[in-house]
Amino acid sequence: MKETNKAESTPGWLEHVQFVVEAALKDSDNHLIPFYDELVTRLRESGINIPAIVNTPYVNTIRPEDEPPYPGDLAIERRIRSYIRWNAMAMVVNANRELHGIGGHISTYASAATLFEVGFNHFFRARTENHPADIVYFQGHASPGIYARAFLERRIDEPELDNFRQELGSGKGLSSYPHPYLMPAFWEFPTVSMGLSPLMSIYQARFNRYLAARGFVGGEEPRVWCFLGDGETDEPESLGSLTLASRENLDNLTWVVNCNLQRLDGPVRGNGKIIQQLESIFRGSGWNVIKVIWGTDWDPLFEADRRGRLVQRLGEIVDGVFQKMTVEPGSYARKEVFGRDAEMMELVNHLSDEQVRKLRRGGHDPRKVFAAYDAAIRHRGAPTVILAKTIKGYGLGEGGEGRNVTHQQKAMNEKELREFRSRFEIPMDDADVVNTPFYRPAPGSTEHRYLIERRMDLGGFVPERRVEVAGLDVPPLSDFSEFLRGSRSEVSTTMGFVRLLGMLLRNKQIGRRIVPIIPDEARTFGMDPLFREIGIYSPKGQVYEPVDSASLLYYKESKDGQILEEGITEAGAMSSLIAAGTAYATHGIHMIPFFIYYSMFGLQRIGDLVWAAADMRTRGFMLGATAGRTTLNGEGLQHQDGHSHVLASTVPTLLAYDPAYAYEVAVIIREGMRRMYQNGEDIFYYLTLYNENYTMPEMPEGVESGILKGLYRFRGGAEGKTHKAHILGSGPLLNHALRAQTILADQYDVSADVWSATSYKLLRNDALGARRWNMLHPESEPRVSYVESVLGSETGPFVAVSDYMKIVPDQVAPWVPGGLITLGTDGFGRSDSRSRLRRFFEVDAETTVIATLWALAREGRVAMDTVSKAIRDLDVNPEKEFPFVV
Ligand SMILES: Cc1ncc(C[n+]2csc(CCOP(=O)(O)OP(=O)(O)O)c2C)c(N)n1
Ligand SMILES: [Mg+2]
Repeated sequence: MKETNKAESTPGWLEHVQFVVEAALKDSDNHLIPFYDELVTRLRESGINIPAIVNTPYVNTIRPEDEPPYPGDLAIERRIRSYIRWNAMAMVVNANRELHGIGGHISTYASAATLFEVGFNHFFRARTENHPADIVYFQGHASPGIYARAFLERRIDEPELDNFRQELGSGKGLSSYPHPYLMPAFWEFPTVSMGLSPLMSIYQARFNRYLAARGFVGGEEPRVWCFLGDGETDEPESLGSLTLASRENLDNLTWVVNCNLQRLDGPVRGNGKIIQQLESIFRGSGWNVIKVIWGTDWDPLFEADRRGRLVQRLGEIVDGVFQKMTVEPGSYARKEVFGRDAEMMELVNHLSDEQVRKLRRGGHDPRKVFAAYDAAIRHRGAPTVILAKTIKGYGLGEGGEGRNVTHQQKAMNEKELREFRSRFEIPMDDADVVNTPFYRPAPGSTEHRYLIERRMDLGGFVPERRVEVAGLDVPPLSDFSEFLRGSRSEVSTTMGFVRLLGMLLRNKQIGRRIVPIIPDEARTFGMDPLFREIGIYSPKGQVYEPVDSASLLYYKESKDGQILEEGITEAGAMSSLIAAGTAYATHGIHMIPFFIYYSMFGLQRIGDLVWAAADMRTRGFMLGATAGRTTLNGEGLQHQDGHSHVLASTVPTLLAYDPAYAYEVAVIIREGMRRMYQNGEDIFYYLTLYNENYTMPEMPEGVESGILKGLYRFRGGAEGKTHKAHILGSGPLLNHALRAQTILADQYDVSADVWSATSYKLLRNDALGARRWNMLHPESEPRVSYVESVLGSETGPFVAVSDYMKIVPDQVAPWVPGGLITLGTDGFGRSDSRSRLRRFFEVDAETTVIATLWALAREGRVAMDTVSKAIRDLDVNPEKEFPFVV
């Protein structure tokens, strides 16, 4: 390789660089940031391939001279903000005085107050006839501040504040965090499981574009705001989908990261700088980054620092030191920041130590925050993140401000309260302060008028959850006759579902509202024909000729495509389901999402998002395909799902079904649409779908209601047998129950009725409800649960078999006469054929026969040696391996 002679080649061009730098400095008062991108572009155009610069100096992105004038009255807004600060603190302190240990957070809102309040006074729009509501995700544990503002707005009153975190006493309590399920007229977006709301906000912004592209909404776009903590960015979900937002040019999305440098236990990046680290991640991911680090107090210091030494020094100091500057006297900051030499000291010689300590951070300066928001909403082509530096526990005094323990602080002593009161000028005397009463300006006062006017200008109050949507007419069951008739050929429930989806997509009334959501598995489920039929949503359309363009079923992307092809992200797909399944509230439009995926990678992997979906009153369908630990046969331990129904049983508003036949799928989905979109019930559905092919029977007469309730008799046992038994089967193992029925009748003189158990979860909840009612109404006529009403008059024994863990059928055992013997797929999966797997897990027809005979033998109806004979005859090895683990 040719060596360049540095000594000879550098001086000429270095001089030019020096010239450029000096000119830039002169032009821009030390703030080189705007020049960076320009410089890089120019250099690249000249063929010099320098890498992207992902970090800029540790100063504000927006130069003081570029800041717009502040549109509000800073003094009034400060008073309003101070009152909110006080009330937010007081509600936590009071609640904990009332109920020790009830919890709540003071320090997070204390750091976020200005970030929120600039938004409330100048940006967040509510829904009016002219524009949609902005979508705002508030940092969850800052909720006291949001309640405190609603108190000043006179949307909530003292009894509610008094009952923060006491939801069950007076009926006027406030939920700990944003929970639409608990406060459905107030909170819109659950945020407190960290990392989920940043992720959801991206998919929400994207879904808003999808709705517009498909003609469901028009006019002004809502802005999606997401407020998150700097510690929260540690969650992989927070940053995991950044590039979707930039790829799809989501300039309708603004994130505000409250960089108070602390999380719960201590510093976020004590040994580094979280703002700089996040800047490089976001810039590298194509986001527009606006840093709001320093308040107005710093402007003259930067101005005086002609040689850029202050900027350089600030760039060197790590967050641990910045945090310490908050808790130490100003002499510490003077030494750390300016202590290098006389020239640096000169910058702050005119300031007292206390003034140096209080030099404000950008996130506490409404002018800087406003400038950032204003620039963010004007930015085109990419989402914006605002990295705002704040102090955790701002204003809480010695006990809390900047301390590592501040996150947990729930009480303030008298001195701290008095200081807080004085610092924020709350009109309250010393005697009152200790009781932390709530304070709000009277109606008609300057502050109240201002506050209300600002909100009315922006269309109303935020947050507010308003559901204004008319019910949909969903197709009658007769439209589904194709699925009720059964099939001549062998098909799977997955194929049945895909066909059903196709039919729904063609339906005039609801077809357009359906949102198929797939994380890169459409081909696995046989859904690829839909690509061509309804297209894959892509804001860029399709700028390339697809490799399969000659085929009938080519991979078609289009601007108004209907499918959300998410790529390999169940978390993203679930976020899309949430956005679509809450469009009835967010946009006043019913959308019907069908999210289909590998069942193993659903509730197990993204259970917390499913929980958030329930909290958010999501409506829609989750379809766990390739279900069943033995039905998905070759894939082994990591793929074979035998427990998603256990997990589904934990989600309160999720109706979980394990259907065996296509007509069951049809009945369940049609009823789901009726309940969710016609009746307006805030529930959602989980159906497991299998890939085993068999002929689908015709729907027997009168079983609809049993399918929906969770159990019906599918086929009665043979006549004229000596013994009676019952087998409950689910999913494809219903077929094994039927085979067992035949063996029992032919070889063992047993008439076994076979029942299809579509939902043990629903059966159990119904039974629990009846039992509870009876307990509390001991002298009334007892209620009879559904499962007791259908099984009560039958003589047992009862055996259940499914492709799920035994605990799934066991859910109803207490209400089954004589109890239930359950076969199921506990343990890790294995790769092998279905028949071997079913023998291994002991859920096949033969084991079902043995279980039934043993159950009869235990009741003394057949002899134990009949069971032994069956074990031999059916070639089951009693010493075989079995997958119990612990
Ligand atoms: C998924 C999840 N894990 C843990 C917590 C508990 N938690 C609540 S707040 C918090 C610290 C938050 O730090 P940060 O995001 O920096 O917010 P700040 O309060 O500093 O503004 C933690 C760990 C949670 N709410 N969610
Ligand atoms: Mg933090």
